[in-house]
Amino acid sequence: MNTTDTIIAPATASGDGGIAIVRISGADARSALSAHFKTSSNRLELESHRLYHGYLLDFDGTPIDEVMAVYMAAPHTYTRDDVVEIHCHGSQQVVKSILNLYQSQGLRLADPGEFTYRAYVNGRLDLSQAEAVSSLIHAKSDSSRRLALSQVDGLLSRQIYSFAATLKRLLVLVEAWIDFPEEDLPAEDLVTITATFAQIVAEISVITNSYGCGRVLAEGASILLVGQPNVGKSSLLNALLGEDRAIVTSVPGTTRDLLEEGLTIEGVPVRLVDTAGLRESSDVVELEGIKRAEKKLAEADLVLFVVDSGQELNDRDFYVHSQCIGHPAFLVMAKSDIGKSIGDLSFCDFPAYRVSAKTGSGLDELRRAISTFLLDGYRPASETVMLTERRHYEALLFCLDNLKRAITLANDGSSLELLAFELREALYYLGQISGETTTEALLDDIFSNFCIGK
Ligand SMILES: Nc1nc2c(ncn2[C@@H]2O[C@H](COP(=O)(O)OP(=O)(O)OP(=O)(O)O)[C@@H](O)[C@H]2O)c(=O)[nH]1
Ligand SMILES: [Mg+2]
Repeated sequence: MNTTDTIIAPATASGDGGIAIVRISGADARSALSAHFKTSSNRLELESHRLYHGYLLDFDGTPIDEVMAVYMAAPHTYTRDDVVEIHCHGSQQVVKSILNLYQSQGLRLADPGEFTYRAYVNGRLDLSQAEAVSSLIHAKSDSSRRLALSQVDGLLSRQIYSFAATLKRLLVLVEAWIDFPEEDLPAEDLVTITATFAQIVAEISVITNSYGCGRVLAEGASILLVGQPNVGKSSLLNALLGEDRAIVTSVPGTTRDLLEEGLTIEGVPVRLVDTAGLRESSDVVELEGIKRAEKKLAEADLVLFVVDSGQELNDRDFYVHSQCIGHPAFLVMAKSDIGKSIGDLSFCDFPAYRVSAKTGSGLDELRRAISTFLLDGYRPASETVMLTERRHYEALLFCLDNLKRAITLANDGSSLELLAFELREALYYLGQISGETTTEALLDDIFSNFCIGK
């Protein structure tokens, strides 16, 4: 990708709005603005990082829009190149006219994520920070926003750099021993090296262990409601959601398709999926619904197996239970306000909760149990790193493998060449997270998920 020409793109989403912002980055940004911007104070020289009011003019001097514009001199900018932002009225027609004006003057329309790509190439952000920018833009819950922001801020990067710096120092030492074998290897130092490896392995393990929880907080977890017809699944969905979203009737087989709703349970973003009651049916529509529900079981982070407290358990409940075995599941005894005895529940060893959608009793306890289960008991402190990206998680697992092998080699004192190899590999995987060691394909993959103008 060319990183030296001057690029332009709308930085705000398309659609009508109060204002829209067109962003320009590159060596010609300043002259592009000056050539078409007339400040209301008739100022000719624009000071960096100051917002000016005025008019943006077409080639023939006719106004395109009344705007506010700012020129920001490198390097204190998002891309570290010269940047201009033009705040115009939020009309797509105005934005289009501004883009046309500058494209006809030779500026190039930026690719998705190209501003952030330049920030990465110019060293303002590392790769994990650039990825977090995208996560922040797409954050759908408060927890994902918080995690993404801490990563943009460099919480993960700082850890990775500190691991890498230590490993590089050790590598230099090991390579020196390889180059000067006549100098006796001080046993003392090998002990220190092994201890340092063990320390880093412990610290990286803490980070990799946060992935399950980090992923749930960033992406949300899926919770599936299953049970035979009429046990109160849709009523439970409505109660947890706090609104009458799903149709509830006393007719068994009311829900026929999957119904998915997003909500936050005790700070954990979840997608709650209501399903068609599982039973034998001759109705093709209902059968398709049942098939879809059964397919969803495998994908769910948690299954709520719902039974009706007002009814004796029967074969249909046992059938649904058999479908849930092997999946993470809770037993939910719904309609607890009816309060009949439903029979022996010892067949089911899922954690059990009694709830009533009608009175709301037991719902708070269920919510707490769900969030504790999904976060795996993990309550992150604000300054701890939490992994949210599978890519980072996998790279750290590879890095751990190399370090564990390195510990064995250092303990044996056998082959320094192999030890150096494992160290270099470990550094390679750390570099994949920061972007020090990366491929064109990986960069394409990451930056193509960005929006235009970011
Ligand atoms: N007393 C009482 N009745 C409830 C409760 N929850 C649901 N019901 C009633 O039980 C019946 C079935 O409720 P639904 O929520 O539609 O049950 P469902 O499991 O979604 O049923 P299908 O979609 O047919 O599989 C309705 O008549 C509800 O009013 C509850 O907590 N207490
Ligand atoms: Mg239903």
